Amino acid sequence: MSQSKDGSQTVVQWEDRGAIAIATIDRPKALNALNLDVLRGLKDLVETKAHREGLRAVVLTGAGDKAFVAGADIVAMQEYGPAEAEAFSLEAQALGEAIERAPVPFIAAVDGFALGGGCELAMACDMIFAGPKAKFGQPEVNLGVIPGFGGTQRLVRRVGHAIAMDLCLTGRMIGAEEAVRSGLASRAVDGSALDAAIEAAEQIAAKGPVAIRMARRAIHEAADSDLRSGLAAERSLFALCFATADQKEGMAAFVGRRPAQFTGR
Ligand code: DAK
Repeated sequence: MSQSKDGSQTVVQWEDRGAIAIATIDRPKALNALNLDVLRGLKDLVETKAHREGLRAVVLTGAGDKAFVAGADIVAMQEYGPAEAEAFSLEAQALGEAIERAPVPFIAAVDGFALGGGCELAMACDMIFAGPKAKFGQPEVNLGVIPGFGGTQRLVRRVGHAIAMDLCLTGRMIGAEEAVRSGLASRAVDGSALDAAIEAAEQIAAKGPVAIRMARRAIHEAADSDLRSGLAAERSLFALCFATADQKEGMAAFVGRRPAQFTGR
C-alpha cells in the first residue's frame, strides 16, 4: 500500500507495460478484502487508464502470495444497515459493469483465495486463470448474507443452476481444477497464474484489436440474449470487421505469409 499525493491511501496499483497493464489490489494484510477505497480506486482506474490509446489487455491480481481477494471487507460491513449495504453493493456492481464496458479484455490472475466479492470480481473479468493455490467460493451464507456483487447472476451464467446452488448454499471452496471443470475459470496453470495471465495478455495484444473488441462484445451478448438475437448480433459484428483496416491487414498478411501489423482501425 502506498500514499498518494493527496495523502489518501492507494490500495490499487496500476502498472503500464506497453500494450498491457497490470492492476494489483494492494491490501495484502487483509487478504486484499474489498472496501470502498478499493472499489472506488479500481473503478476510477478502469474508467481512465483502461481506456488509454494503445492498451490491449489488463491483468487483474491481488498483492501478496495468499489471496486474489478474500471477499468484501467483513470488518467494514459489520455495522452496515440496509442503506449502507445497498450503497456498497451498488459501488461493487458498478465496478463489475465498468470492467465489462472497458474497451479491452481483463484477465483475473488468481493465485490464492478468490472468495465472496473476490470470486465475483474475478467473474466480472473476461477470463480467470487459476494457479495451484487458487480457492474459489461464495461463503457469504457463513456470514448470514448472500453474494451482493453480482455473484448469483454471473455465477449462474458461468456454471449453471446446479453448481451455482451448490456453491452459494454450502459456501464450500473449490480449487483450480474444479473451477475449470465447472466453467468458472478459463485455465488451471501449474505455475504462477499471474505469469500465465501476463503471457496471455501479450498474446491478445498481438491480435487485431478491433476483432478482440468485437469478439468480446459478441460473447457478452450471448450471456444476455436468446440465441436468435445473439446470432443477429454476431452477424452484425462479423460484418463490421470487414469495414476495418485490421481485417484487410490480417488477411493480406496471411496470404502474403508474413506477420500482421494491426493498427486497431
Ligand atoms: N474482510 C476483512 N478482513 C479479512 C477478510 C475479509 N473478507 N478475509 C481475511 N481477512 C483478514 C483477517 O481478518 C486477518 O486479519 P488480521 O486478523 O491479521 O488483522 C487477515 O486477513 C488474514 O486472514 P486469516 O488470518 O483469517 O487467514 P487464514 O489463512 O487463516 O484464512 C481465509 C484465510 C480466507 C480462509 C479466512 O481469512 C476467511 O475465511 N476470510 C473470510 C472469507 C469470506 O468469508 N469472504 C466472503 C466475505 S463476504 C452484499 C454486498 C457484498 C457482499 C454480500 C452482500 N450486499 C450489499 C447485499 C459480499 C460479501 C462477501 O464477500
